[in-house]
Amino acid sequence: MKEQAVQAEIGLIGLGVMGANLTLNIAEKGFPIAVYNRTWETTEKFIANAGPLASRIIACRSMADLAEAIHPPRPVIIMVKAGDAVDEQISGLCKVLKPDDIIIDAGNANYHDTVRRDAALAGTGIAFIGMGVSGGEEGARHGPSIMVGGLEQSYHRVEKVLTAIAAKYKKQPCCAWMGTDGAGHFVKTMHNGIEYADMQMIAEIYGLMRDGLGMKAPEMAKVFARWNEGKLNSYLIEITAKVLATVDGKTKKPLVDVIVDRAGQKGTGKWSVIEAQHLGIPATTLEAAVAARVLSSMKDERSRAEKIFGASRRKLTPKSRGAFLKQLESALYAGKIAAYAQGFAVMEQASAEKGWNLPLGTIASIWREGCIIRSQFLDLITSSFKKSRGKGNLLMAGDFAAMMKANQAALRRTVADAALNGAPVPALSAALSYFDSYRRARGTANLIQGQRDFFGAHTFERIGEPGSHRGAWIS
Ligand code: NBP
Repeated sequence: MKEQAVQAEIGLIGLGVMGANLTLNIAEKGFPIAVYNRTWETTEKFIANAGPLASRIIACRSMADLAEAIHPPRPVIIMVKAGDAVDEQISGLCKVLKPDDIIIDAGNANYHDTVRRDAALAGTGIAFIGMGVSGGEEGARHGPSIMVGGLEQSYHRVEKVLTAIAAKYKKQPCCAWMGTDGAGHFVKTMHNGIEYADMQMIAEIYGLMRDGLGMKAPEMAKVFARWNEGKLNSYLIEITAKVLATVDGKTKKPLVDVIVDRAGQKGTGKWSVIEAQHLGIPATTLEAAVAARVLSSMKDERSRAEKIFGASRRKLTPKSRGAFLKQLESALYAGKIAAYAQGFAVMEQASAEKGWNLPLGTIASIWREGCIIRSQFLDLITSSFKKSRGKGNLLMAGDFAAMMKANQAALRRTVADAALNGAPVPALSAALSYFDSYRRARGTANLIQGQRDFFGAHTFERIGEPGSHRGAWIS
């Protein structure tokens, strides 16, 4: 370790994309920071490129050096690949840290792991925080959205640094305490599930423009840029316009046209829908988005299927293209309402079952800046939750009920147009079906109960008669 005049206020392990940028952010906000990375060359390179901020960064060759470089009680952020690597760092840190120090896992952990790690550290005197960080590389460098889980007093001990580095929405830091143990990582998981749904619905609308209307990427870029000025204003719509407008240096074609249509995933979207299923909350739009990524990865199989069935490429021929694009804009908005209603409903249920008391209004408010799903829409959710205290499905909240009423017809027409055109819109149609099922007082599960009773003697409830009943079914 280099001789340093200052002692660090905080430490960080893992100088990958996120860790390196988070370190620069922390140093820039005036906090001396000690860093350690498994591969020393990465640390050297990082320091060499840190510019004037290097004077606030202490490069350490070992965890012992790291612990020594930080002023006790020491907070240490772990920002490495989620999974076993985190357990390895924790066990290494436990050898060099002392009671009252705090380990902060800021990667995308599965919240079950966070709960396990929190329990394992209880009794050691070392506190544990599981912290969701959203905003990618840019967010980490200039202000992410931060969702903190752990004991509230542990959060308050690192609040100063975290609120300083977090994104700001109208001067309010996008950082808050979510609840104990896994709450922060759970909320981050649901953030990512909603992000999957948002991205998938945008991609479906892009598909209708490209294959249905035959629009070219630069033309679509202009439409998305215009939408970004309106009710759909959001980071994802903004970058969609930029992605569509970018030209490939090699081929001079729109870059999006030379990208293979196979989307990757790292697991958080999948976890969000697994948790929704465990909690018994329908999150069909999120599920459709995850499944769509899986189907996208089956490129060879899809190519073989197209040879057998053909790809329906019937053009959409709206009377007015302008009016049709307005319909798509509203459809996307209605789909977004349904997706967020699902995501927040999952968090409301998790909060009740796990005793987290998740602050749903605060969650919406800290997603207004810094994170990937930041949008004007989240400001509306924040205001709505202020009135309802985050209780009840977003679809039923006054403003959102009115918005859904105003936009649902566009969603319906778009899903119908897509179906007739043979264009897949799994997330948009899941959103529509969710809405139609949710707003129907008499559904069709009476028949399912009849079938269940017929084959399995599961009994059913009778309208107007309490208790469980059996049917005298004909054979
Ligand atoms: P990177 O792949 O850029 O960096 C990974 C870091 O983990 C490197 O410092 C690497 O050290 C270290 N590491 C690995 Br890999 N295995 C290790 C091990 N067994 N022991 C010690 N260190 C190990 O990842 P990243 O994109 O910075 O992501 C870090 C975390 O942040 C992940 O949990 C990710 O899901 C989460 N996250 C990422 C984003 C994003 O947009 N990228 C956004 C939000 C959250 P090395 O230099 O020795 O290989």
